Amino acid sequence: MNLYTALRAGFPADLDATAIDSGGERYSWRDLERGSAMLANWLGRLDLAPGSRVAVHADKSVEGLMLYLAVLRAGLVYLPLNPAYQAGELAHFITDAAPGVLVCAGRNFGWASKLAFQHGVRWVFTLNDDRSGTLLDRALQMGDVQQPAAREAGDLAAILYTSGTTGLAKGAMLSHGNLLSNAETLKDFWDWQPDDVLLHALPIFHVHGLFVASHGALLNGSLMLWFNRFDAPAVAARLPEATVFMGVPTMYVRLLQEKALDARRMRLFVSGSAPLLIETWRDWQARTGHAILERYGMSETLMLSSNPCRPEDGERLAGTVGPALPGVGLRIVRDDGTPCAVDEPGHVQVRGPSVFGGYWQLPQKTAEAFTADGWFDTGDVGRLGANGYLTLVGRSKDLVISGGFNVYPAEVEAVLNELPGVGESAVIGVPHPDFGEAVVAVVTPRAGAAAPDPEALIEATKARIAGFKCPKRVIVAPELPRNAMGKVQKQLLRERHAALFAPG
Ligand code: MLC
Repeated sequence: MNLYTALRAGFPADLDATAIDSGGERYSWRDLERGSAMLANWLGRLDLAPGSRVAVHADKSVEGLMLYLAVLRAGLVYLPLNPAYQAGELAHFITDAAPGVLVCAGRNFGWASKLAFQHGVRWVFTLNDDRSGTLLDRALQMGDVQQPAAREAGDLAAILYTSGTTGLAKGAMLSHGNLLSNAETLKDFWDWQPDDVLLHALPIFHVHGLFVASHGALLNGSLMLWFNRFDAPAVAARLPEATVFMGVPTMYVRLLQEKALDARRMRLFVSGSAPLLIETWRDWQARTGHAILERYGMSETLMLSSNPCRPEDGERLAGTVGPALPGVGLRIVRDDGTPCAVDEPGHVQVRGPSVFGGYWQLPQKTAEAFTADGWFDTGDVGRLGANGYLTLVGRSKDLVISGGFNVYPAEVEAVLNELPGVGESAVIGVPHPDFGEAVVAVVTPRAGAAAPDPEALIEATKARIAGFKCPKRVIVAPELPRNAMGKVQKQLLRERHAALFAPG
C-alpha cells in the first residue's frame, strides 16, 4: 500500500480541523490533502520514470512536508538533503542518486541549478519557507484531486544519505513498508492519544523530524504546532499547548535555560539522535516532572528500541535506550559473532520490518553491512541488561554526533588536508555543553610552511562544507600521536582535549 494512503487514513473525519499551526498560518487536513495532490499532479506532469528520485535541498516549511507527501503519492522517491550542504556536498548526492528533479531554496538557485543541469537533472524548482517559489507557482495550476500511485510494501519510498568511515555518503533505501511498519509500531508503543498535539521543531530532512515526528502526528490525525527552526524561547512559549515533543539533546539543554517551562499539558517528551546526558534527564525531571523517553534508531533501520511509554510497559531508565521495540530483533555479539553475556558490551545487530533494503547502488557495501545470517550491524557498541534494556556504550565507527547531526571525521579531514599550510589533520569529537559533542581538529603544519592560523582554517572549511561539520576549534600541533602501526591515536587526542569546552 502507498504510505500516503495509510497516513491519509489517520486524518480526522473533520478535514477542516487544523492539522498544522505554524504560528503565522493554519493549515487544515484538507489543505494537506489538496496541497499534496496539486504537487503530486505537477510531479506527474514531468514525465519522470517510475522510481525517479526527487531531491529536496530546501529550508523547512509546511509546503516542504506537503512535497514529501506528494512524492509518495506520485510513486516517486523522496531524497531529503540538509539545506546547509554546500556545492561540493550537493554534487555527490546528485551524481550518486541521479535525481530527476531538484527542489532547492531560491537563494541557492544560481549555483544549485547549474550543478544539477550539469549532472543531467531535468528539472529544478525553488521552494522557500515563506510559501513562495517556482514549485508552488507550478502546482497552483494543477487540480487538487489525485489518486495515489499503487505501491507495494517493498517499493522504494525514500533514500536517506548517511556517511560511512570513508566519508562518502551512502543512500539508505527505505520502502513504503519500512516506513509504515515503524510508524504503526510507534503509534502503539508511544500510546498516541486522540487529543495529542505534537510540537514539531526538528528539521524534516532526517529520520527524526520527517518520519518519527511527522508520521506520528499524521497517522494519529494530531495537530502539529510547527516551527521552521528551533528557537528555545519560541518553543518554550508554545509548550503549554502541546502534549508531545520530540527533540535532540541539544534542544533539551537549551530549553532548560528558559525561565518558564510549562509542561502541565505534556504527556510525552522523546529524545533521540544523540546520547542524552543523565544530568540533562535529571534536570528535566526536576524542572518539569517528566521523565524523558530516550529511544534509539538510525537512517538504515528507523526506530529500534525505546524506553517504555505506558507505566505498565515498565520504567523509563535514564542512560538507556530501552528494550527492543515490538517486532525488532536485537542482539549483542562479540567480534567473532558469538553472543555476548548479559551486560557484556558488543556489537549491536538488528533485524525487523523497519530495516532498510540496502545502500543505493552499492551491493558490496550492503553485503558488508549485514551478517551472513541476515542481521544488520549498526556500528554501535552496546550492552543488554538482564531487564532487556539496551545501553549504548560506544561506536565501532569513527563518528562524531554534534547537536544530533552525524559528522564523519574522514570527510572533514579531507577538507582540512587540502587547505594551505596543513600537513595532516585528525578530527575528533569533544564533550560540549550545548552540542553534546563538538567537532575539533588537530592539524600539523605542512613541511616547510608556517603554522596555519586556526581561525582562517575554520573559515575556510565553512566555505566548503555544512556549518555543523566545521570544527568549532582547530589546534595546531607539531605532530599527531601515532601507535606502533602508524595509526593516529584519536583516543589519546580525545583525552588530551576533553576539557576544551568545559564550563569555566
Ligand atoms: C548548527 N550548527 C551546529 C549544529 N547546528 N554546529 C554543530 N552541531 C550542530 N548540530 C552551527 C551553525 O552552522 C552555526 O554556525 C552555529 O552552529 C550556530 O547555530 P545555532 O543557531 O546555534 O544552531 P541552530 O540553528 O539553533 O541549530 C541547533 C540545532 C540543530 C540543535 C537546533 O543542530 C538541529 O536542528 N539539530 C537536530 C538534528 C536532527 O534532527 N537530527 C536527527 C538525525 S536522525 P556558524 O558558523 O554559522 O555560526 C537520526 C536518527 C535518529 O539521527 O535516531 O533520530
